Amino acid sequence: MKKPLIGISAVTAFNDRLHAQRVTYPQAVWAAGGEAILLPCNPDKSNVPQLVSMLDGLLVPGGADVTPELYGEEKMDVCGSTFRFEDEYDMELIKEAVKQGKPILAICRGMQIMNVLYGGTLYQDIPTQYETTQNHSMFEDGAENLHTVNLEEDSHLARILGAYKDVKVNTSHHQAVKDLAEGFRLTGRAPDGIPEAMENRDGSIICMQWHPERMQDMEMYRNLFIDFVNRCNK
Ligand SMILES: [Mn+2]
Repeated sequence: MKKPLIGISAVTAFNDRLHAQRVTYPQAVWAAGGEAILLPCNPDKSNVPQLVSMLDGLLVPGGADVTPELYGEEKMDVCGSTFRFEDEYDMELIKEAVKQGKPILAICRGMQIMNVLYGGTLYQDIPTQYETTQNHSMFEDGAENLHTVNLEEDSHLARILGAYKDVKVNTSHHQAVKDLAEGFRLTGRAPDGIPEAMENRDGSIICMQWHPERMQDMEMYRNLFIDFVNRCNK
């Protein structure tokens, strides 16, 4: 049987000489019965429709900060490195996947770029712009680097995970959704109020601020990828 092909967009590194992504994304897709293909950021976006037509689904993964000019703000000193052509490539992939009716799973920066694409804004740096005692930007995974998220009970994400209260998540982000984009529902927040999940009405776009692909020891996060790959299989 043909396996659903999931496109995963790359991040650039080494002054744009390397386009790559963490192996945990394809690993989670493979484990869920899908096939994965990495999409290098082509500055020429004219071929994106053909590229997306070859995919069954799109995974928009983690990466660099989103260019603040794209949501109408000047870049603050506390904002990290940004790569505008990478942002624009991701946005083009998303727009085309939506147009062609392909399911999208957006993780971390993926949720942020989704929000910006559809008119939302971001906190450029949580510690600077948001009153909280929670450290959201713990890079290493581990039992101590978790917080909880409360999901909307009737959200697609809660249904897929089979849980909504005090859901365990890892946390390696210093930016987050500020004003929510139109057409989306905020479906999860950390205890300090930071937005951690959003989705569109029919659930064809599921976004989360944490990294479920790095928590595949938990059944609910394996189920998340199985659900995504299955929805791409049509
Ligand atoms: Mn967090």
